Amino acid sequence: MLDAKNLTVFVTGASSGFGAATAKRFAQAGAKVVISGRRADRIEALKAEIGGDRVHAFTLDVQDAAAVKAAVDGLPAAFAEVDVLVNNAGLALGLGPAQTADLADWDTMIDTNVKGLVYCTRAILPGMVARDRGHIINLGSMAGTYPYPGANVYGATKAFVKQFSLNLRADVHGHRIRVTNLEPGMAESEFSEVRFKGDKGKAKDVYKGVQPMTPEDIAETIFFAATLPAHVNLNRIEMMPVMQAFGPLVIKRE
Ligand code: NDP
Ligand code: 8X3
Repeated sequence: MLDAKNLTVFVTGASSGFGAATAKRFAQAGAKVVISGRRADRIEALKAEIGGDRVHAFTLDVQDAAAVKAAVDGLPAAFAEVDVLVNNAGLALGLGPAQTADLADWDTMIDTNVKGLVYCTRAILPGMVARDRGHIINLGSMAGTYPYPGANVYGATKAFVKQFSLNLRADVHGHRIRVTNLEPGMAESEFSEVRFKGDKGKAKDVYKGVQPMTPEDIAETIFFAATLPAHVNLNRIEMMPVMQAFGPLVIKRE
């Protein structure tokens, strides 16, 4: 297993949910962590919680390609050699059918989940190639493989992430660089509150009577993938809570 103490881990969307839990998991194990998100107060609070000089924090909107590039180019020397990029920043907006969906929501999901993830990868990957070591861990989703009503563009962004991850593997072949697409199902974070635009009641209902996965479950899986011996690559990891499974295909009878 790799010793996390030797890793510098760059986590996008660290102000909440999976990203915050992942940053904490690596920091607890002695890694250096680079944390960012749009909400400055959250990022500052996480920085204070982690404490010490092994955390570097700043605000970053991954939709802004120039800001992503500047943030990566401007990393202090102690954090500049990123070993693990956790492309976690992302969101779902809305759960309505495609025919009534808000086009602006679709834009935001594409700009964040697809373009933001691509910008971060493109900014950090050349350094990994030059050092001949690194690991990109992308937050895909079960929604990138299995369709469900209302997932329309959200699921499609995660299908992009899955294929981009596999294609990255093809491109970095011959270098000691790993790429993993993590594809979780239901996990309780701020995800549903964001999806339902601040409607806490509706968000809570998603998890009513179910034991969903937690951000810590996801963080532990990311940590596992990242600390496996350097010659082992987990290409895709699908995970869901025990109380979530698959239903039959639907048939409309007339
Ligand atoms: P949260 O809403 O709790 O966290 C999402 C994080 O993404 C926040 O820190 C948010 O920070 C950040 N973010 C959103 N937009 C941007 C942006 N433009 N620039 C930078 N950061 C951004 O949700 P989760 O932790 O659940 O989600 C994390 C990832 O996991 C997402 O990609 C999501 O699609 C995926 N996922 C979630 C599942 C779930 O059931 N929860 C299951 C499968 C995948 P801020 O608002 O401060 O910018
Ligand atoms: C989030 C999981 O099943 O709500 O990616 O789409 S799901």
